[in-house]
Amino acid sequence: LVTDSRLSRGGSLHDVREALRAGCRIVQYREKDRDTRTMVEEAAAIRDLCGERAIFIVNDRVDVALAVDADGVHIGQDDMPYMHARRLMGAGKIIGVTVHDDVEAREAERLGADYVGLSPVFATGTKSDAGSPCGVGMVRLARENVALPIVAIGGITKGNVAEVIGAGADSAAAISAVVCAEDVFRETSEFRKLIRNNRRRGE
Ligand code: 3NM
Repeated sequence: LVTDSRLSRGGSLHDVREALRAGCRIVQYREKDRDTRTMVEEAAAIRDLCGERAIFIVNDRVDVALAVDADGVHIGQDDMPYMHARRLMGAGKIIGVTVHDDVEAREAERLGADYVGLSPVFATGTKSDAGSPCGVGMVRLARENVALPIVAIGGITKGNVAEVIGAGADSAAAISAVVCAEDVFRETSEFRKLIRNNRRRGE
């Protein structure tokens, strides 16, 4: 689950609670228009909800991730460079890097990233500057090129997640398909089933 309070119907804490109850195991806190104090407070609350049940990652903000002792941070190509993020976060924390193709994926792996977020796989209205979709073919190509876990993001729905996982992604991250749903618990459960049933390699 990736949070988005602008799209959420019941609020991010509600979304996280419901997703965790449905078995979601990785939560990313992603907020674009929040002041830092609010971000730290919300991130701390979500970290507590995740506890030992789920990995908790903060999008973009190394300072917020450190402040709440999150499990890791996710950085895009225009965010803090990987080496700086690693130095600040320390060796024990997770760093995920957004990549758009196999070349960026290989570079992220070379640098030492823990996973790559391949994006946007499909067209999305959630991120205005997401760029052109790379398609399922790029998931396959990235899979052939890196051993790192690949998280597919961008326009992921219940209608296409099976194909994406079948192409070699280890997991998928969805914002609108989950947080805009009437029932986040049910939606997450259905996504999980589709992901489990279409994995190439074991969980
Ligand atoms: N990053 P939805 S696309 C957070 O391309 C994010 O880097 C993207 O939202 C990228 O599941 C995206 O609603 C939004 O399409 C994904």
